[in-house]
Amino acid sequence: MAFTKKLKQLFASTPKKSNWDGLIEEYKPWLPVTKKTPIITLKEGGTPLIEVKSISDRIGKEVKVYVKYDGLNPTGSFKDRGMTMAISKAKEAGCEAVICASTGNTSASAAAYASKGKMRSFVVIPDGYVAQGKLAQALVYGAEVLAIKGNFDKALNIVRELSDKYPITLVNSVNPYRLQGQKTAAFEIIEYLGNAPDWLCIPMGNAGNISAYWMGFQEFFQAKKSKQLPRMMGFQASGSAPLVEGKSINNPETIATAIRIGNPVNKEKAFLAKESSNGKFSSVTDSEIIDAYKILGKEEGIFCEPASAASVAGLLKIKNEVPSKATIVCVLTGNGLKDPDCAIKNNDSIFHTGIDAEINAITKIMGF
Ligand code: AN7
Repeated sequence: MAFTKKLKQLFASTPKKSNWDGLIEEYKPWLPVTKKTPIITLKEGGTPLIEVKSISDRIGKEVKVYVKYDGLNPTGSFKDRGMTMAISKAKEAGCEAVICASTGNTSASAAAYASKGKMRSFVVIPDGYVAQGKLAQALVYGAEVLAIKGNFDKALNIVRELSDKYPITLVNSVNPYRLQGQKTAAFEIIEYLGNAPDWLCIPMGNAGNISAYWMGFQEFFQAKKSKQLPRMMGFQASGSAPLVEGKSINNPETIATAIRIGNPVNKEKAFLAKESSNGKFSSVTDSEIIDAYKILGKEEGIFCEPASAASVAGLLKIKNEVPSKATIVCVLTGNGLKDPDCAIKNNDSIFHTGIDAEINAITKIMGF
């Protein structure tokens, strides 16, 4: 009887709507939005925090390592957190077109959110240095793509000048709304762990994301939602490490094209985050990045792009400095599908090709 009653109640109730409405809806009181702000969302945020034992085991000391898998955002990177804010505020201001310079992910995200908000988007990218998946996205989402003979830093100078002179909104991380949206990742981490981690490990390019996380951690700490602040541990690729070397790099080079940036615009904010959190910036080589990339894929089933693996590579590199029983979060900023060329070139798997379409040929290879 009770069961039939329960069933009846179940059928009578309205179906539960999706339990995640995008980060602006979820964190409205913490964000500079009003009732008048049109919310342009693809339901970004709410990404999983996943424990990665294969990394904890390599460190020992009873540490617990998690990855914040932000590659599961709608366009496959953390940029969506900032873009929902930047595009919503641009729409609120009546803007009809947006522009960005990008190593790839910002362009994909800007293009998607601009289309969702019925705006034009222009993306300026370094010709030949944007991963295929990202370029494919920008094109499919309907951006006008301008590939220049120059690196990201040149592209950024150009778009800053254009947005000063013409009625077009700049959506790079110099746009303060971007960092506001991105800080929500820190909120999610605190809500999941019930506290801030001891360390946050994060890759750095323009250093917007580390600055945004630091802002988020501080806001929740001040609101007593966490008992501590993390040490902010930032990592760059060694061929592209202006924040580690303390000077701009004219010709940055790395396999992690997302963070191939020689003159980060948010450097002051990033240094402040490092100093106030007693953090540390270090660099990792491309081969250390690829080692971490392979471990995550093969031992954890987590596919991230090379730039993201820099956070895990960095943690492994300085594992002797990890205090025992520490809780550590590494940010995986982008999805591995973004860069299929890198994936196909850098794995230890066995790929047999040209096999006769016969059971016998296959069983022989399989060793049966
Ligand atoms: C996967 O898309 O700068 O330190 O133009 O795509 O906030 O710049 C991308 C940066 C890390 C670095 N991981 O973040 C762009 C761009 C991935 C990225 C970063 C980027 P910031």
